[in-house]
Amino acid sequence: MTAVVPQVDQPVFLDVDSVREDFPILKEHVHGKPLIYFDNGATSQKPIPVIEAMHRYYLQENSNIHRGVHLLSTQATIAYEQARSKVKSFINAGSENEVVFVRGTTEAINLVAQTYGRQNVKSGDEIILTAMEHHSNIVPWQLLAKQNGATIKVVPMTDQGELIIDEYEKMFTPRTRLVAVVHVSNSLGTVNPVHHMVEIAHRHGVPVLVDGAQAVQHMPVDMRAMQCDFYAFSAHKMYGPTGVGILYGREELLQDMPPYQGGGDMIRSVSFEETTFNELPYKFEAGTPNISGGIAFDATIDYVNQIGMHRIMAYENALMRYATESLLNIPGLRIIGTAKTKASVISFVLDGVHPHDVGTFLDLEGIAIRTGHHCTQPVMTFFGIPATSRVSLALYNKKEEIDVLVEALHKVRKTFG
Ligand code: C6P
Repeated sequence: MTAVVPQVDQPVFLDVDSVREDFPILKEHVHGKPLIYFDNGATSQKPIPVIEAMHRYYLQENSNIHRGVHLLSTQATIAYEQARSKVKSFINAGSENEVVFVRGTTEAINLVAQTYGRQNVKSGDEIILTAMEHHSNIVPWQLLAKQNGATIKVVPMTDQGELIIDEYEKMFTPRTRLVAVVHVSNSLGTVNPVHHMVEIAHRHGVPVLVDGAQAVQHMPVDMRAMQCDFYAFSAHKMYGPTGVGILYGREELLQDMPPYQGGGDMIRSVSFEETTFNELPYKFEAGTPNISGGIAFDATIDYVNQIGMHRIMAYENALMRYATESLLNIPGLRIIGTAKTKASVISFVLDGVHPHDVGTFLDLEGIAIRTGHHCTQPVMTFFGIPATSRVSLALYNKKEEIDVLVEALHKVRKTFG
């Protein structure tokens, strides 16, 4: 990925006030104060078209898919498969066969570990992860490594929170079977050079899984340009419903992988002696899926496309610069994660104040942030801290909200300092 941070003077035409009208929850009050929602990395808010799509489905269209000959079932099947097509275009995958519906990023990574991983990673083999992975991109590989006797290697990072690519290049051996890397770090905000990392891995004949949970909502992603082998993301962090995620997989790899879970819809024929499996992508989709969620994800992609991902990216990056500069004016505040290329996440510690106290104080001011290790304990260990306070931005946040945050943080310092 080339640098995604635009120049400060790059014009950004995003009518944020009109965007905010699409998100009714932003009019709520918390502890008597107007809600300022800065916990978008955990989950984003949902716009009216997405809420309405779910509502409409249950009011008018509810039916199981891929099973019925009756009209409602046929309509629901068409709507669900249309969502798959929408996802395919959104990430520029080669075909719908490469788009597998799952519950979220976590399930997508576990699916790859327990299918591709079990089949291809054997005793003595190596898996490369990085120092800034979310637990969802560590634990599934550890489980696999324990099952199969494989070893995990970790790409180190600098104090700025940037991966050391020279070290990464040196890690490949004839036993390397897979690289798994986060596209955008959820606790540091670093945008990793995944295109380049894929290129290096492929030179060694090694496939790459990219965890896109914190990327797809902030920048355009293009599977054919990135050339990764697997890409995982969740709908709920990009203004869509919870319980829906996507595993993109290169078709040749998915074809050869065994199924993940067994059950209805993933089979072609079953007898007590033998089962044959359905074609792609249904082979990996056992049981009734989150139909309303899938259909609402279609509406989500329409919503994001209508605003335009380039515009969202430019707007958020300008806001991110403003927030970074404003926060750095607070005495005793240190930003954790100062990579040159970042997206939408600002983690910080405040001298002498525990992050949980920061979070609780801000909550009373109506400001929602996340505090803790953000499911990246190795990152906290690396920086020698137990936790950070994290502000994670979305397209509906605005400068005035940053100003309220800064004012509240000055109050935190006075209260605890
Ligand atoms: N990070 C956060 O507050 P799920 O829960 O499956 O939708 O996503 C898991 C996940 C995987 N990778 C990255 C980089 C992530 O950020 C997340 C979710 C949330 O940062 C909850 S811990």
